[in-house]
Amino acid sequence: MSQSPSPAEAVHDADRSRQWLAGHAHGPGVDRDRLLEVGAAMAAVTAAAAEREPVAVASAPVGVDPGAPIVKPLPPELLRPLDTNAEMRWPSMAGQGYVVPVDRFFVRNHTLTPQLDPATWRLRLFGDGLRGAPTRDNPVEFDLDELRRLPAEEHAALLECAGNGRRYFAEQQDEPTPGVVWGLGSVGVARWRGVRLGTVLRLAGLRDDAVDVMPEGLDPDYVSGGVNLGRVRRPMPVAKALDDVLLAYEMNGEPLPADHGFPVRVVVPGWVGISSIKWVGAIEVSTTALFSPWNTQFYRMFGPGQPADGTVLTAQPVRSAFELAWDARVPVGEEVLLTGRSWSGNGPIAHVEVDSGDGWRPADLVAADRGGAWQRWTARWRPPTPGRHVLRARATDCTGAVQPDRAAVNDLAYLFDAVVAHPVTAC
Ligand SMILES: Nc1nc2c(c(=O)[nH]1)N[C@H]1C(S)=C(S)[C@@H](COP(=O)(O)O)O[C@H]1N2
Ligand SMILES: [Mo]
Repeated sequence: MSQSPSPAEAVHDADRSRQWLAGHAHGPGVDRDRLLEVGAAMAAVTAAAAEREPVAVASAPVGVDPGAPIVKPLPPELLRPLDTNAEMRWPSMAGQGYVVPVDRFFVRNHTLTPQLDPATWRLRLFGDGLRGAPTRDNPVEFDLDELRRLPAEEHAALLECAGNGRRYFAEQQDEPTPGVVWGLGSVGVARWRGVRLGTVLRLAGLRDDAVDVMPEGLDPDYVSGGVNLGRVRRPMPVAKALDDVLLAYEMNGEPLPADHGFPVRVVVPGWVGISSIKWVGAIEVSTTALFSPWNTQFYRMFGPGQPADGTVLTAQPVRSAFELAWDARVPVGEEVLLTGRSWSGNGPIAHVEVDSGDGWRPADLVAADRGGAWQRWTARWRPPTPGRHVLRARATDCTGAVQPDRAAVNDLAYLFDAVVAHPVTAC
């Protein structure tokens, strides 16, 4: 992908939240007063409903089979189901290559996986940011074959939920949280193949004065706290859309699986997972700022030390995981090869340290991953005594950001980045 700098999500979000608060909101189904009401209701329930609606299905969009929560099998050794979602089991990555195979790639569904017909599927672009200002009812359309005929690119990109690691707020910091109780398994790297969003925007007649682009999914409307928030959607600035965003129709060399957005999803490298809209149907292109609950109400930092309207949810932080079962048994006195991976939303990992109870020492980085979306590493360890031991991994990224001992509290429990204490038993 192009090396030109793309705007930080933080900067975009800061701009947009200022505009939103100033009443400059615009966007289908988004009304500032409504959002403020919703926001107040949310605060009243301590945001508990934010990501925890059991199966929050209002109604399936017309012509869309309501489908199943998750279509692919969920073998317990590969995936752990969590409501409408499933997280990857880290031990299943031991001995795997760079990418996460589809059979164990995490699934984050606000409602469920819709089953879409690729023959009738269309990408529909509309809005005053396109020449001729096509409307939602009379959009510029592309079918799947048309997209496939456009120049294709393939990139390994990391996708991660902003709530990854959330369970450790409670387990390690004694801070109970709302939301999907992910361990560290809502992350994965895949090879995504598709056409650049920029290519399609230009073909659709992108105007120079376009500002924001908002893809929306064809999955059912999301209902939270009794309020129908409409289709899952989240805006990004045109500069990001033209930089490194893909409309992907293949994952790891196969057609995109149903649960990961078939027939086409957006892949927004470096930004929180919610930006990478699955089952994309429409894309609005606007000369004014666009808003959705997914950039005003969710995916913001609320809580102690934050202003009432929250603050920007910045790039994903630094995180590390062992490819090892929780409470794994290890042979006392014998050498064990510990393996794991580290990653950061700021860029490549610079170094990783491991502590098995006697201080931090450097892990060996897998050379092939240098500069990549995540970094595999290994560390040798001989469990000295029988009984319980605690393993820790701590990564530092290329900006010098390092995992802290404690993650910052926030109401919606995003961005848990602290070192995770991983228990094992030697016997
Ligand atoms: N249409 C749609 N797109 C979506 C979502 C969704 O529920 N609906 N979930 C988002 C979230 S929160 C994440 S973390 C990623 C997860 O992608 P995956 O399920 O392919 O792992 O998809 C994003 N795109
Ligand atoms: Mo997410």
